[in-house]
Amino acid sequence: MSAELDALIDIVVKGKIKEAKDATQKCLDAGIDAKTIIFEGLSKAMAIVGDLYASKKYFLPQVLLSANTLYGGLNLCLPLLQGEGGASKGTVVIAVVEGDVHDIGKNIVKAMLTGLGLTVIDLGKDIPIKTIIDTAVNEKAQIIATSTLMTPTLAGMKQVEAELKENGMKGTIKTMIGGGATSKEFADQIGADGWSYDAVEASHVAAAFLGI
Ligand code: B12
Repeated sequence: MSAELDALIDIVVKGKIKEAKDATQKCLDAGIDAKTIIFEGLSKAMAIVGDLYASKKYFLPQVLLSANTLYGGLNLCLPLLQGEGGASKGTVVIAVVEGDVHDIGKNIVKAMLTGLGLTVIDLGKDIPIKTIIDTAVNEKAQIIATSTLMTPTLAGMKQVEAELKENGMKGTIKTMIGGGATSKEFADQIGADGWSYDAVEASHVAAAFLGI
């Protein structure tokens, strides 16, 4: 681990919002690539914040400040993951399901899928399931990717599967799910076509769906 990355982690954990961009630039200048900054730096910082919240040393305002600080670095790194463009290899509709506003992980997955050469239609966070399905059908998407970090909103992912079955689109549009509240077992249980623990693996799952 480098001193630059350690410094960035510390800044995100402490929520020093004005320092995040410069600290991220210092990491890039030191030759650390964007993927390493995201996965070994920013995500690690958020895991530390999560532990501090779970142990009641941090409360929501501090978590929010750290998340906003993280975005100072993430906004610099994400465009670097997104590749050169070229012909689209497929279309994905991505969203955080209704009731959930946690969007950091979804945004990283979006960048990885864009980097794979896919057209990613990002509906954002707290999105009704009907909007997700309608968009995927209208845009002729091959994949629906949904994210949630909360247990109560897992039901939305089950609803995606049910509505696709009802429309006769199950199988035609592949589904992949992720986020802290999900698991491989849950994905299998609801009949989702794919699941992954992180955004790198998410791009492998999507690539396998599309045969690329
Ligand atoms: C940051 C954070 C917040 C921020 C969110 C800011 C933002 N813009 O996202 C704020 C402060 C707003 C927040 C609010 C709340 N939070 Co919060 N939050 C967190 C925290 C600390 C970190 C989450 C995070 O960003 N992780 C970093 C990212 C990079 O990781 P990730 O999302 O898991 O994503 C990776 C993978 O999961 C995967 N992935 C993600 N999505 C997808 C999708 C697909 C398709 C695939 C394949 C893969 C994939 O790839 C990503 C990158 O590798 C977690 C604690 C934790 N340990 O997770 C709690 C946590 C998620 N929050 C929690 C709760 C309860 C809340 C609140 C309800 C609190 C409250 N009482 O109001 C509210 C939610 C309100 C709502 N309706 O949504 C709980 C959820 C518990 C549960 N299981 O239900 C957690 C687990 C904390 C806890 N231990 O209690 N929170």
